[in-house]
Amino acid sequence: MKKIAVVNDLSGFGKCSLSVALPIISAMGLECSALPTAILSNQTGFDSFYCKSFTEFLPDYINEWKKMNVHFDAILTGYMADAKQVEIISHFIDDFRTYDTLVFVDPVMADDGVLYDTYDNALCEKVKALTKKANIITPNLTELCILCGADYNEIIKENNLQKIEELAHSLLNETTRTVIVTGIKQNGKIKNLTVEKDRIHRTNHTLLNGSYSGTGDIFSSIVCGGVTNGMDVFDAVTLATNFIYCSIKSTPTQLDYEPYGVNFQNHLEMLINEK
Ligand code: PXL
Repeated sequence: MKKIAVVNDLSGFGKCSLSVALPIISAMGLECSALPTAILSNQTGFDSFYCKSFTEFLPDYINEWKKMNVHFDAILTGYMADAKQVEIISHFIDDFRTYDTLVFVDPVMADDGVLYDTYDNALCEKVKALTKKANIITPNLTELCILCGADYNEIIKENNLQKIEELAHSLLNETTRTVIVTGIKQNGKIKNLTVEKDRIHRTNHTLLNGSYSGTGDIFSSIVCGGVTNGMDVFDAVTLATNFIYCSIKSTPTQLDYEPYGVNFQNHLEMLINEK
């Protein structure tokens, strides 16, 4: 069975990070090996939360994996608790990557123009450096602006898809072959843009109300799982987008549900035969 190492936090509430990566990647017929970056009572979008960084335990944890001589078909990273930890994860990628390992970095930092509660500029700089090691990255529009040094408010004001495509294109290099910009809101639609050197793909769905926790993590889990299973990245993006659309549709629309995440559990069968 192919294996994906998922470097992400475990949040007790918020249906995000490892609590969605584990069921989703498993449903896709892949083994999901968790490398926890932090343990939280609930994700940081709630008014209050407890966060325990796992940084000091990571070297021993990774060392045991080295002794086991495991091979990962993919490494997927998400939420990072501090700058020191990103360096450890960067070395982890160097040590465990082989010629056939897909390195997939979701540069979790911010959304809707605002940094997440536990992120600062120093941490963002480290995340930015980490993206350079990735084959596929999945910034949302805010994160794209941070990675490119662009002004988010200007980009939102201009609302020009071609400009966004150009920014995404500027992040491509010999290693980073695919940049997927998620959650671009335009005229009542929500779009994902997948940019490669010679081709481009756009999804276009009706924008549903609400800004739910964990949809970015669901997206990266499905796209990483799909590509690891041999799907074309464009098809994996379409699958992830449809899955999230169905999950939001079956989640209550009250504001106080948003930090708890979407009812993705009702739709896991959509992923089971996608191999
Ligand atoms: O889904 C991104 C994410 C992951 N992990 C934690 C978060 C967030 C976004 O707020 O707080 C702990």
